[in-house]
Amino acid sequence: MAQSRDKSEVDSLKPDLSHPDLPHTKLSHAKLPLTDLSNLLLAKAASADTYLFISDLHLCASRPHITIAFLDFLQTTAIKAKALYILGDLFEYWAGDDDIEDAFHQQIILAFKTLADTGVQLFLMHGNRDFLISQRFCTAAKITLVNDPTLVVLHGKKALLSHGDDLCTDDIAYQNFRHQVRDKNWQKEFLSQPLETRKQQIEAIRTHSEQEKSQKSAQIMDVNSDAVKALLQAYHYPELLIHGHTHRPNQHQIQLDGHNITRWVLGDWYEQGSYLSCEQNGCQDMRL
Ligand SMILES: [Mn+2]
Repeated sequence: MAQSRDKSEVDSLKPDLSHPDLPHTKLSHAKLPLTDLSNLLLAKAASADTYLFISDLHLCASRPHITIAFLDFLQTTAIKAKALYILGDLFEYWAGDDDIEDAFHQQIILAFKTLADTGVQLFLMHGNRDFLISQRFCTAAKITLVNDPTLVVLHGKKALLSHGDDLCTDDIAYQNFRHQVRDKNWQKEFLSQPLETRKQQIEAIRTHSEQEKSQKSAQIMDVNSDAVKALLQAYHYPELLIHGHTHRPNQHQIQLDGHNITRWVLGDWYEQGSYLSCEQNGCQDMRL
């Protein structure tokens, strides 16, 4: 496995904040104005070949410490990357793209747009909470929406990306729900209602699903290994499978039909931020 960058290398990527013309702020606690592109460009490394993966941030206005951690992550870590992939559940929930006017959402959109303007490629996959994110949000945030699953090539290695909820096939009740809400006609009908009505309905669904989850076993809510194998076979044995959703960050080695595959599970951002960083010599899970 890859080693994380040694400290001196990491330090060399950071701007020299001791320069008298720069703010005397430690970068790890930087509070650079999000709108100030020149400040962000100072923080950007010359050669970026790192791909970053995050999921399950569950951003919402009522958990400001995670929002702050996330904005800081964008400004200090993601800015050095070639690309940032958000593999679903960026938001606690998304009631429709007409909610982009919301001040909290505007803050996140501006942060993405500013990062994209520095040259970092941004990709977003739907999760089970924000599958109604659509083109209006993506255009404003300068993010490219990608399908679940999506196959990418990272430094010559094939990596299959997914949110992960589709792999939890033991949870029949959830899969039925997923089938219903991913239906285009259901979504059209839902989105035809006023924004406030939609938000109330989502709140009701969330309360119900939290009650249900507390009664489900941990095993039912994890991925099903046969579903994982079937997906890997269908995509011709990629070297990596990266997904989130289960909130069980880990690295699993899979032997399948003579192939060695690594399944990376991303962590959630409820208590602490984390991300997967993939460089030329491998991937490494990182905590903030
Ligand atoms: Mn999820």
